[in-house]
Amino acid sequence: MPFQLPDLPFAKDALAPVMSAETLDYHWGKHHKAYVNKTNELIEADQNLSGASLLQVVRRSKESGNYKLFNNSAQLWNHSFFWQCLAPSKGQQPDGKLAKLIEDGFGSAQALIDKLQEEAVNHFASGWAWLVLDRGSLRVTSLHDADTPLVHEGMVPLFTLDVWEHAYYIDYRNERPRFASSVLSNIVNWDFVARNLDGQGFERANQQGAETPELTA
Ligand code: MN3
Repeated sequence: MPFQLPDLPFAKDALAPVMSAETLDYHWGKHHKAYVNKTNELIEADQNLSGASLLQVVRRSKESGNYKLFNNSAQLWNHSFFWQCLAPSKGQQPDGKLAKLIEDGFGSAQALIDKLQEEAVNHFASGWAWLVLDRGSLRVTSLHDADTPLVHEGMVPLFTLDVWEHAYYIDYRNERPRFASSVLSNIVNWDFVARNLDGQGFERANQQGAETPELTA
């Protein structure tokens, strides 16, 4: 089976009004799906990637300079990770080990949210704001376009926020700051962020690739 569009981990209307079902129809149902389809199409042309996992496809396409495949497969992975970072608003807060790391690194959960907000708003053009684990400490940063922690040292992914315009234009028009603060204050899945402290965040948005049938002459 080729790479699939992963199911959303929540009902499509469960994040409203912070993120509407219509936004998810487009962002997940069309944009994310297009990255899945394009990745599968590009892999079919490359027998060397037969059976490779999504993580392997992202890393190998980067190494070999196949930027078309890198951009599409990295976006497939980034979005698969992003949806898991969100959860319906229930007043969730970081706790346990994560809360301790946040306190050590930023002073308070609100200070971390402010830092993520600043990173998301000031990131020029398309990209992603990230909370990563870097040698045992939390760090906020951002990456451009499809770029992803998968191909960077010292970036164990914990949380991400998509700041491409397609992420907010339906619900917030051009107002990225209002989108970012609304998401960060209400629908962060802190349980998922905390789980990723085990370093396995890469695997949580991974998929196994399909074996391409042997070509017979
Ligand atoms: Mn997106």
